[in-house]
Amino acid sequence: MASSSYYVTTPIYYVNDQPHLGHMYTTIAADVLARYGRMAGRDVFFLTGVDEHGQKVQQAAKDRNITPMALADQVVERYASLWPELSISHDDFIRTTSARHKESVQAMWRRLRAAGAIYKGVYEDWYCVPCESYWTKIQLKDGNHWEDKQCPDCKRNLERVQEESYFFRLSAWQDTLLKYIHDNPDFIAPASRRNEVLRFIESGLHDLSISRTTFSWGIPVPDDEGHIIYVWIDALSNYLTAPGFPDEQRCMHYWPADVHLIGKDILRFHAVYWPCMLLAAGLPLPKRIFAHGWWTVNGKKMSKSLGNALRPADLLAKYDVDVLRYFLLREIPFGQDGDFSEDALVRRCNTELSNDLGNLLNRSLSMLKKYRDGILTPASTEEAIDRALIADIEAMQRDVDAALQQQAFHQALERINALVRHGNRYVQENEPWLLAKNNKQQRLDTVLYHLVEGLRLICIQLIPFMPTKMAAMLHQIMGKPVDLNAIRIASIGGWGLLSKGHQCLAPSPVFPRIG
Ligand code: ME8
Repeated sequence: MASSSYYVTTPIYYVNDQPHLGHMYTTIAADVLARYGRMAGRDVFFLTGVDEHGQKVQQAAKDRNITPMALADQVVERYASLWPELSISHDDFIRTTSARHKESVQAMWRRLRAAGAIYKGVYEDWYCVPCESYWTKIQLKDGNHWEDKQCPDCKRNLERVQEESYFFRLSAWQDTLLKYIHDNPDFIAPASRRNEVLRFIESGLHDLSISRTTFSWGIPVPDDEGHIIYVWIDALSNYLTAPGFPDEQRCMHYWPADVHLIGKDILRFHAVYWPCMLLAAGLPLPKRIFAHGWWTVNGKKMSKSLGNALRPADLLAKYDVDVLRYFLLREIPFGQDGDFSEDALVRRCNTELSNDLGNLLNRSLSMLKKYRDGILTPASTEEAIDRALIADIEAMQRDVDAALQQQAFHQALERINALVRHGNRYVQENEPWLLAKNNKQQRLDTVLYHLVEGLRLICIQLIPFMPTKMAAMLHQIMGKPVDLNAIRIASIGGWGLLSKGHQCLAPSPVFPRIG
């Protein structure tokens, strides 16, 4: 990654429900990218937040007999206190009820209107409240959803809407957007989602109703206050508000976003409506939109009615935060669906973290303590087996960088794990206990040095995934506490930084086995 700005976002989460595993997942993924970007020397802006407006939130508040604002305040508190517990290092947290956001959304509206992209008409079709999504009769007929009047996405009942509405000329951008997606193969990922978006656009874009008059919980249309701006226009604009819109100069320091991380449920809003809005407003498009897959729990969709949504607090009461972070990104390829099972989590922790990584740390520092009282001596000569280890470490650093540029978290972790296994093989093959017994002191120094220096570089690559655990491991390796925020790969990511006489601590277990 070159030294420049790096802007990463999560969706802003609805406040009609409490945070669950799915919200944790996207936010942890974004956190890994943000932390890695900072370590790579980039000027990172990591944004998350909450989506507080819309009919769905208004209804949820009504069901609880409180105002939408009171509901939003309660749920925001949950998110705000959860993120530090998950070691989320966001730079900004946006609320769509904030004054800065209202100003930004209304400025966006004026800009679209001035560009001729908005007109007034009457909306007479169908609306899905849970998805906050419009469906025309034509779309429902196309997909054989006309008979049952159910949302093609979430299969819940649609509402009939007939009201005066402003429209956004979405149809005007169909060809431009198609061409853009064809010309920019990295714009939407993974490829399966890109194809889905292409198919959707090819089926024809209809103008989009973007205001409602039948409820009040939202941002009013400028100069026509009886109309409330469609919640998705409101929500998507958050990505511009946070970096400073409508102050365009300030905003452009970070905009366009390097990557919007989202779940596959909200792909169409991000990969169709949002780019068209930006095109109409004459603003640059985000560089990439990555729609990840869906977690189920023991094979079932998480839902309020089933009461099976996994709550972060329950998971954190049982498992270490870094083990959770690791598991979520290691277990399934980002982009694919996956099932959360505690058995799988325990298995991964006990094999890859305790047996492999924990063991490599423990045996390396134990031998260093036993044979050298914790003091390192760099190699005077290297053998092929040593050079192979160093070459593998350097290749791993390149591979991890490439994987993270593609948001392939599982690949990055698999690659690091392969190196950990290499480290353990290196111990077996060199048999340091025999070197000690046979008085091969120089060779013993060389082997111990390669192990500890290799571990140091492994830990650095793992910091974005498991910051607290890696701080603990690096503390033992460096012999003193490390400031993770100060770590830059360019200055400490090279081989051979530990110098003669460097003192490590005696090992203490970092990944206790579970169960
Ligand atoms: O859609 N598996 O908010 P939301 C994986 N406010 N990820 C999941 C998940 C699951 N089972 N469930 C939720 C909204 N997610 C809008 C977004 S953005 C301008 C507005 C994650 O609270 C995933 O990131 O319904 C998904 O896209 C998001 O939560 C939806 O959160």
